[in-house]
Amino acid sequence: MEINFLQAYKKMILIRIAEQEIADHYLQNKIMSFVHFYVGQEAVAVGVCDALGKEDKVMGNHRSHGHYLAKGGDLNKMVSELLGKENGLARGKGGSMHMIDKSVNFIGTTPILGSVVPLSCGSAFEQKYNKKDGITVAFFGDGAFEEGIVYETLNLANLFKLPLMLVVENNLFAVNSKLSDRRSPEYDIEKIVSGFGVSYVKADGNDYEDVFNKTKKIIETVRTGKPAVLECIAYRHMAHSAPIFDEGYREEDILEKRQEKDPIKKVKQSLLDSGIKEEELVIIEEDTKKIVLDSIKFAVDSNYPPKESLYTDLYAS
Ligand SMILES: Cc1ncc(C[n+]2csc(CCOP(=O)(O)OP(=O)(O)O)c2C)c(N)n1
Repeated sequence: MEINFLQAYKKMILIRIAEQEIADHYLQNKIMSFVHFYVGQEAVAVGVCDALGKEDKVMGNHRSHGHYLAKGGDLNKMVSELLGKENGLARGKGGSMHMIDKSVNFIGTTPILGSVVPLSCGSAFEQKYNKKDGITVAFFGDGAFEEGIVYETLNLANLFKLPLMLVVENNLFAVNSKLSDRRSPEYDIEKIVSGFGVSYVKADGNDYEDVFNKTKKIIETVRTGKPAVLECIAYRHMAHSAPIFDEGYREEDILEKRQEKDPIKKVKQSLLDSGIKEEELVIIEEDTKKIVLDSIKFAVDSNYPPKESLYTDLYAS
């Protein structure tokens, strides 16, 4: 699997434009349901998923639009789920934080912080137990990494030598609380992870190439049953949970820094350096915007789930 900047650019632009248009749609239609945008972190989802195979399974958290689209997901189904429509990923009953699409091995997202970690461990256990090809990858944040279940899972993952890769997207905040408000100065993620015998790699989450190359390398050993944590330092450009941009509490990731280190800008520069013309990239952006607007229209025109299905697909009734 070789690096392909054009393919990466197309995917990252799709995620970025989709979220920007969805954010506009929420604002214009006064949609008040929770939605956590991924803008700024695209290099992580695309860098990791581009290094995976179709047989590899991916799970996510409350901020997973990017993970799903990077794994090859269907935008029509995703937007429909966000708008609560019956042809959505969870038949319109889950919303933005509960996405699942087994057709692309995207096996679920869970918004309870840290809960995706033991679930992904179970998936990796099943893959190993049934001698299947493929690994399981779970995306979650720096805040979620502080949940106790993560440490129990690191222990089990290495005890059972599972093909599990945990991607910690460290965007410096959990809601508005910064790392130094939550962790002692001695807190050292590398030491914690290594202490369980799990491999640890750190990547620049603003840099697609770095994420792709490090993922590609580390998953070779993950496939042999050596679990790993990939920590990606990235910037979340938007508010924690709203279709708006917010400032005020930021320190390192101020607007100018976010613009300077924008992961899409970096991939775009690599393409221009390789001889691709700016106009070609503009056409890709325009085509992508059309695809996104069509998906939003598709979702708006779709039906809500029928009343009779109120009690189906539920764990409890
Ligand atoms: C167990 C639990 N506690 C609190 C919350 C509320 N909550 C939702 S997202 C979030 C912050 C998550 O931060 P992080 O894991 O770093 O991910 P990010 O939002 O930065 O991507 C919190 C506290 C929750 N969903 N689950």
